[in-house]
Amino acid sequence: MVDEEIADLAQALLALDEQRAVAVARALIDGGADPQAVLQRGLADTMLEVGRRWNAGELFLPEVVAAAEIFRLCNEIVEPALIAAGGRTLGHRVVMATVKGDLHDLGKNMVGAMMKTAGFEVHDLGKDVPAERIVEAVRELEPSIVGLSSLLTTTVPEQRAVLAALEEAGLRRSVKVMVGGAPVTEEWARQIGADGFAPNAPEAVRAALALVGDERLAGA
Ligand code: B1M
Repeated sequence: MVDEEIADLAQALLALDEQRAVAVARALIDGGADPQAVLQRGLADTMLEVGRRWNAGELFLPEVVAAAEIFRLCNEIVEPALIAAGGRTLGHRVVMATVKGDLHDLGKNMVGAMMKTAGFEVHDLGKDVPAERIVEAVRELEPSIVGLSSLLTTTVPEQRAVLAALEEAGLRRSVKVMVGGAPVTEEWARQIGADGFAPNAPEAVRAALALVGDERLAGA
C-alpha cells in the first residue's frame, strides 16, 4: 500500500501535478510512512528521471523548474517528520551551502534534512554562496563541518576555491570539509584535500558522523 502510494507520488511529480503530489505526500506522512523512503524513492529518484527526460529533449526548462518546485513543496511536508524521527542532538554544527554560481539546492536541502535527523545543528547558507560568505560563517558559527554541494561541472572547481579561502583565513584546520553533488567524485575530494565525500544523503550522514567520531559508527 505504502509502496503504491510512493509510486503514485513519483507519478504525480513526473506529471507535474502539484496538487496531487502534495496531497499524496501529506497522506503518506500522516499515515506514518517512513519519511526517508518517501523522500528518496518518491522524490529524489524521480528527479533523476526528470533529468533523463530533460537530456532526451522530452522535457523543457520550465517543466524542470516546475518539478523542482513540486519537490520543494513535498519536501516541506516530509522534512518535519524526518527530523522528528531522529530525536537526539549531537552537539555538532554543520554549515551547508551550494557553491557560487550554482542554483541547485534540492540535494543540498535533502542532505541538510538528514543531517538534522542524525542530530546535527544545521546552518544552511543557501545556494550560489560565495567562498567569503562561507569563511564568514565558519568564523562566526565555529562549525565542526562545512558541507559543499555542486551540481554543475562548471561549479565543482568552486569547492577547491572554498578550501583555499578557508586556508587563507587560517580556519582550515578548525573545520572538516565535506563535498558532494552529482558530478563530484571521491577522487576529486581527495585531489582538493577535502576531508569527506558522499554520493547521496544517507552516505553523507555516515561520512559526517565519521568525521566527528560519533560512536554510532562503531560496529556499523
Ligand atoms: Co539543472 N542541471 N541546470 N536545474 N538540473 C542538472 C544538474 C544537469 C545534469 C541536467 C542535464 O543533464 N541536462 C545539468 C548539468 C550538466 C553539467 O554540469 N555537466 C544541468 C544544467 C545544465 C542546468 C542549467 C545550466 C540549465 C540552463 O539554464 N540551460 C541551469 C544552471 C543554473 C545554475 O545553477 N546556475 C540549471 C537549472 C536547473 C533548475 C533551476 C531548473 C533546477 C534546480 C532547482 C533547484 O535545485 N532548486 C534544475 C534541476 C532540477 C536539475 C536536475 C534535473 C535535477 C537535480 C536535482 O535536484 N536532483 C539535474 C539532472 C540530474 O541531476 N541528473 C540538473 C535531485 C536531488 C535530490 O539530487 O541534487 O543530485 P542531487 O543531490 C543528491 C546527491 O548529489 C548528493 O545527495 C543528494 C541526495 O541524495 N549530494 C550531496 C548533493 N549535495 C551533496 C553534498 C554532500 C554530500 C552529498 O556533502 C556536503
